[in-house]
Amino acid sequence: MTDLTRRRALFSGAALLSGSCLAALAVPARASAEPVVMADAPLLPAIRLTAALNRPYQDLSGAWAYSKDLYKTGWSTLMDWKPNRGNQRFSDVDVAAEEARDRYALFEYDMQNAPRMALPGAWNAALPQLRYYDGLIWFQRTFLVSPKPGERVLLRFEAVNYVTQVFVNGKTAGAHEGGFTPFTLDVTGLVRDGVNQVTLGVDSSHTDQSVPPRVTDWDIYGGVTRPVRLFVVPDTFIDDLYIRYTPEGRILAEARLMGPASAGSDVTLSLPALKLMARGRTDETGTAHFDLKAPRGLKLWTPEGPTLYEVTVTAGTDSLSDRVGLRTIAVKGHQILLNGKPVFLRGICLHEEEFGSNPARNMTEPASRALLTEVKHGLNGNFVRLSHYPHSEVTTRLADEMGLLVWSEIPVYWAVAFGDARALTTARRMMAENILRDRNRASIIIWSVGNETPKTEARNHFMGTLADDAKRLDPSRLTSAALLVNKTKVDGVLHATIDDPMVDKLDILSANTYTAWYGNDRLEDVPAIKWSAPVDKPLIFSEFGADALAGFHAPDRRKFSEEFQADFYRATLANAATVPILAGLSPWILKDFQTPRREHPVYQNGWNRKGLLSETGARKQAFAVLAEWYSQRAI
Ligand code: GCB
Repeated sequence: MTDLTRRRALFSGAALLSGSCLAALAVPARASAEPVVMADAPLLPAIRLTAALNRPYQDLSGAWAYSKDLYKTGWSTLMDWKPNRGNQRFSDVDVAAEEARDRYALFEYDMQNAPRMALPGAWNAALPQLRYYDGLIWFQRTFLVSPKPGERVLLRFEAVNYVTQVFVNGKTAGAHEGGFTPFTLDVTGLVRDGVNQVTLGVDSSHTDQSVPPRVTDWDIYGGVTRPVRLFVVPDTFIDDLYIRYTPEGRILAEARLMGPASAGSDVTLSLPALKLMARGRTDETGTAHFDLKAPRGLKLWTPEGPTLYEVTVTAGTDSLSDRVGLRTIAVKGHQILLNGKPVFLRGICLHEEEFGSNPARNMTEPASRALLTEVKHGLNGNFVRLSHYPHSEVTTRLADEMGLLVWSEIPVYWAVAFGDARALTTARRMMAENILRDRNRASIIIWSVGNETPKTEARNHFMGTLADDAKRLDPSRLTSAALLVNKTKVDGVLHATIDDPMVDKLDILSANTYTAWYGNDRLEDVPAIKWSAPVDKPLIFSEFGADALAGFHAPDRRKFSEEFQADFYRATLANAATVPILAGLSPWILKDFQTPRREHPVYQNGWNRKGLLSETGARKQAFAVLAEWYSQRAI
C-alpha cells in the first residue's frame, strides 16, 4: 500500500479533530498514529474563540525544539508497524534520563537535546538545509499553567501548514488540516499544574485531495507560520461575536457562549462611543441576539474614513472586546455599492510574504504594514486581494485600521479534487474557519471560493456549496471567484467573456486575464479587447500581470524587462478604461514572491517576478503607471 493510498484509507476511516469533547479526539486504535480528520466531523469548529487576540494570553512564540522526520517514523505508516517507542517524539519522557537509567534503552530522537527553531516562521527560511524540506517535522516546548477549578485551558494555533497533530504531555489533544486558518483545542483535561509539554507533528506535504493540492505557484512554507497562544478562560466563556450594520440603519449582533452555563445566561453588549448598551439572554444554543437602532452620529467605515468602534460583550465572569467598523456592501447591476454609493476597487493582489530576500511568511504587524502602506499610499489603492488563502488576522485587522477593502479567499486553486467528498469537507471547514475568524472585519467585502478552476459539474457543485456556506455564515458580504476568460478573435479584434456557469451563483464576476503575457496575442491588440458578461453583475479584473526583473532594462522592451511590464500595464489599463461594467482591478501582484515553478536562471531563480516591487521593495516602472492611473480614478 503506498503512502497515498494508506492516507486515503485512513482519511475515510476513523478519527479526530477540534473540540471541547476530548473523548472524540482520541486517536483510534490502529497501527499508525498519523492524524486523520474525519470526513463527517463537524464543518464548524467546535471552538471559535473569536477576537482571541483581544484576550489575555500566554504567547508560545520563541524557541521550540525540532526534529525532522521525513519518513514519518513517529507516525509509522509503513507495513502497519506501530510507531516505535524510540521514535515517538511526542512522548512525555526524559530521553537522556532513560538512557542513563537503562543501558538497553533505545531512542532515535531526544527532543530535550534537539536543536531549536524560532517560531512562528516557516522552517524553509530557518536553515539553508531546510530550504526545500517538504514533509514532517516535530516541534516541542514546555509551558507553565496553573488553572483554577472552573477554568478552561485552550491552545490556539493561528496557522500551521499543512496537517498538524497536537500532543500535550504525551497525549493526543487534536489534529487539524489546512495551512491558513486558526484552530483551538481544549486541553483542560490534559494539563497538569506547573510545567507542561506540548508537541506538534507538522506535515507540510500536500496530496491530490488536499486544499490546495500538490501544485501551486507559491512556496512550501511548512510549519508554524503564525503564533501559538495559550488561553485560560472561565468554564463558560464568550466563544463568538458577530456584529454587522444593515442598510436599514440597524446594528445586529449575536454573542455565543460556550460551556455548561451557556443557555439562559445574561449577556450585555455595549458600544460606549455610540452610547449604546443592551442586555440579552442566551437561548438553548447559547446565543444572545441584539438588534439596535444606530444613533445619528454613527460614522460609517470607509477607506477614506476607517472609523472603528469599541464593542464589549460581558457574560458571567467573561468579557470580550473588539474594534469594529460599521458599513454596508451590496451590488446593484454592475456597480459595487459601499454604504449605498458606487465604489471602484483600486486594488492589487498580495501573497502572504514579507519583504526581504529570505521570507518566512511571518506576518508581523510591521511586515504587514510595510506591504499595505505601499498599496494605500504608494499606489493610491483602496483594495487588496489577499490571494490565494486566508492571510494573517494581523493583516485583516490592519486593513480595517488603515482603510483598505479586502477580498478574502480560500485555496481552492487549480486542480483541486473537485469530485472528492473529503476535499470538499476540507474546503468547507476552511471556509468556515476563515469566515468565523474575520466576519467582524469591516474591510472584508468579498469571500472568494476559488481561483482558476475547470468548468466541470463537479467543480460547480464544489464551489457552489462553498458560496452557499459563505452566505449562510455571513449574509452581509459578497461572493466571488477568480474565473478564467474565454477569448476569441473576430475581424482582428479580441473578444473576452466569462462564460462560466458559476456566474449565476456569485455576486461579482472576476476575470484573470494575462493577454500578451501568456498566449500568442500582442500588446497592440490589448487596448481594444471587447469585454462582455453573460449577466448584469460587476466585473473585476482579479489578475493581470507580467514578469519583470527589477533593474533589467531593455531597449527592445522585451519580456522580463521593466519596460515590457510597464507597457503591459499601460495596454491593460487602457483597455480597462473602455469596460463599462468594470468595478475594480487587482493586478498580479504587489511584490515578487518565491515559487519553485519559476526557474529562469537569468530573471527568476525561484521568484515569480510579476511584482510591481522587487522582493526587497524596489519599485519597478509599472508601479508608477498603476499609481498614476489609480490617482486619476480616486478623484
Ligand atoms: C495566475 C494565478 C497565480 C499565478 C499567476 C502567474 O493566474 O492565479 O497564482 O501566480 O497566474 O504568475 O502566472
